Amino acid sequence: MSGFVDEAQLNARGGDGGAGCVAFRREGPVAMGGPNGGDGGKGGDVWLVASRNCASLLAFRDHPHRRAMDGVHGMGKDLHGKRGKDLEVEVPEGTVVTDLYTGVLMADLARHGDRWMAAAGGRGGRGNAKFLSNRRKEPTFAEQGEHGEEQWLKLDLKLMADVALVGFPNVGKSTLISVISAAKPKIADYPFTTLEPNLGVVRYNDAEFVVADIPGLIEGASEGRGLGHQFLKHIERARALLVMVDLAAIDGVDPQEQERVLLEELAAYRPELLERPRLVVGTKSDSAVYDWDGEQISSITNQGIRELVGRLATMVQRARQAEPESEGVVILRPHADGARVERLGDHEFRLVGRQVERIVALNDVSTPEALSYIDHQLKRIGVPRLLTRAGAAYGDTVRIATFSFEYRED
Ligand SMILES: Nc1nc2c(ncn2[C@@H]2O[C@H](COP(=O)(O)OP(=O)(O)OP(=O)(O)O)[C@@H](O)[C@H]2O)c(=O)[nH]1
Ligand SMILES: [Mg+2]
Repeated sequence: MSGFVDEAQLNARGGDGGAGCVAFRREGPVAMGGPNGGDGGKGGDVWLVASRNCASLLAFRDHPHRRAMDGVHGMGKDLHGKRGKDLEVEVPEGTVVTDLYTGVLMADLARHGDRWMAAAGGRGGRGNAKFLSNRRKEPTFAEQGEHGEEQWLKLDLKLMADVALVGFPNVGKSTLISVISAAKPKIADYPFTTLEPNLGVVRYNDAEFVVADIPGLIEGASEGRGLGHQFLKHIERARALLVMVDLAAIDGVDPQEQERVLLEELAAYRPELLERPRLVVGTKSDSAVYDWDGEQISSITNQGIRELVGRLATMVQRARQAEPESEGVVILRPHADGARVERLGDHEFRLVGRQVERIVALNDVSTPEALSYIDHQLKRIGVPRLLTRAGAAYGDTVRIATFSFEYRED
């Protein structure tokens, strides 16, 4: 595994609600009994769920659409339609979700198990049995199901590695990851060979952990020098750090000084990075020119590599265990439910909004009964006042979805 897709687009759609049913009880051969049309089932919701078994956003690259199941229509004899099944979409830990169009942050799915509802299923329509009232003994209409919500989202993966390799350019970070995992990064004898992070999965006995090889860090990185912040943001979420110092550095910065600069840059970026569990190793022990009494490795002769991997595995395991259980998250989504009036022409207006659109979503709006129901509901939520405020006069045309009516005093 080398390289990773760190952003993708997602179109999430909740299932449509099932339609309500118009039906009447049969009482004898002629007489029609009371209404017994059942409600439609709710459409399924689309959930995003962070999973440690999912490693990249690759799955969304060519197939960005995810849709939950529709609710089933209601039937006679008060049979309600079944609810549409929810859809759970796995994303990697560390996925940040924003609205594709507004850039508004929607959710931050940092840890395994974090979940967020990306698109709600539509409500099921009410069957005619629900519209029975003293004034309305034989309701001949039912509601249609509501459409499922649709959202275009942007997913960004903040690298979620167990261990981040931290070191000056050219210390041998990419060489190390190529030796301990199947990653095949570019390796070369000049600084800034690595421009984008590479992930590698390291296996040790039964354990697995993810190591991130990232671009080299230089003095001043915390102020944006070199690859600066781009680099530092990638180590933010790593559970542990492997600080690598070059024992063969030809440009004359001794290993103790390298370690000091690296820690200083980490602290300048985020002081809490110094509280992360970390190991420090000297690299290129096969051609060391400096004294170093700490751990040493060589990716050429393999000296110290196996011991290093074992120590990293232990460190990662401890860090994982110390993690608090996920609180399940997650951030509010602004919900615009209120009605809005748009002016279409001198004497023409449109009402927009889920609530008003829902009121006219009946399967048959042509009966006097349905009309009086609509009229009543629109009044109840204050639509006449909204229209007056927007400058509508009696006699003007008002549209709601595909329905249009004349604005009248009664
Ligand atoms: N002698 C010796 N050379 C090594 C060792 N590890 C890496 N090198 C060499 O050091 C040079 C740099 O190695 P890279 O792995 O590309 O270094 P890096 O830290 O990834 O560098 P950047 O990506 O530029 O930050 C290459 O020429 C490697 O062959 C080692 O253990 N011993
Ligand atoms: Mg490299």
